[in-house]
Amino acid sequence: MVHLTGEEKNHITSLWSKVAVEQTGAEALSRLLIVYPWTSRLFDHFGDLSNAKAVQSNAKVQAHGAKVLVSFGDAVKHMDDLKGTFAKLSELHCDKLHVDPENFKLLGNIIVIVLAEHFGKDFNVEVHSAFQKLVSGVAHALAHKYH
Ligand code: HEG
Repeated sequence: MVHLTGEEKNHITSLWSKVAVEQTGAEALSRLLIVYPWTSRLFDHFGDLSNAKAVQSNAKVQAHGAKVLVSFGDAVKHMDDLKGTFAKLSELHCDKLHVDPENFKLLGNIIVIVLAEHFGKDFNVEVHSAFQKLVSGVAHALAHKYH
């Protein structure tokens, strides 16, 4: 469980309003597949993911990354109910997609890295720590229905 203070919530909503969600999602998913190549097994129906260039130019990766981060945006709207917000997706990732929940943590950390690069100095220590809490909360919520 994560508890976000009012100030942390403000940092998150304020930064999120400036995030290019689809582009950031595409970038984050590409990096996941490049840095942790075994995760590409889950996307073997996406075509060529055999090297960094192939991953970065794969339209399906970009579209799916965009979809994932748009969905992550629901966390920003429902910071007090992450478990409820992601309950259905947690079931889907467990029962149908068979995604190892460890991957939610890996992706969360990559999202933080991509945001830090995009925002530079604006991604200061307070903003960083608020976001780190949010991505942990989302990873926890997505793992919640696993059995
Ligand atoms: Mg998942 C599908 C959200 C992390 C693997 N993911 C989806 C879908 C959403 C979503 C909204 C579409 C669901 C549908 O079709 O109804 N995913 C989502 C979020 C996060 C996440 C919010 C974390 C922030 N997903 C994630 C990770 C992996 C993964 C880390 C694996 C490394 N997702 C995955 C796969 C699919 C989805 C394999 C199906 C893709 C497809 O075949 O189109």
